[in-house]
Amino acid sequence: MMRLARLAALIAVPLALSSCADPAPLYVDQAWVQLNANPQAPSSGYFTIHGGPEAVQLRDVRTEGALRIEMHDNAMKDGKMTMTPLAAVDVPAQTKVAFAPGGKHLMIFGINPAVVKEGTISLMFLFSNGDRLPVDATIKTAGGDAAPMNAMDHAH
Ligand SMILES: [Cu+2]
Repeated sequence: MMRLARLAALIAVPLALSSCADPAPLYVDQAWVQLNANPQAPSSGYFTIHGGPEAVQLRDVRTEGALRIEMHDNAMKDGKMTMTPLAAVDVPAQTKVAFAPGGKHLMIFGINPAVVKEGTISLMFLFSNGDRLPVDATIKTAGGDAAPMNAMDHAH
């Protein structure tokens, strides 16, 4: 009996490994856009990427609801906040990468007013492994207290 049980345990381990070999997939959530009060100025987009089974890079974010999207990072330089464009962002496996106010963000130029009226903008996230993930971002209109980016100079 003992030997049989041990044998069963030995067999069960590799089976369990193969059936549980699907770790959490790569996905994006908590996407929102802080609409700029000035319609001529770009708005800021934020979201959280949840890394999947393999390390990837976020290569681009696209939308049909605006003219153009750029990925930016904020950094202190000589005591001043400056923004640098990002060509790609590393997303390690099973790791969260947040685009959040004060840090990495999307710069969204020329949002379609019809999209603003709807209150959500459809974003497409393009990753280095070929994944294209569509995510709807909630548009928060200017006003309130969550607009630190809007006062910043977006000229690079
Ligand atoms: Cu920016």
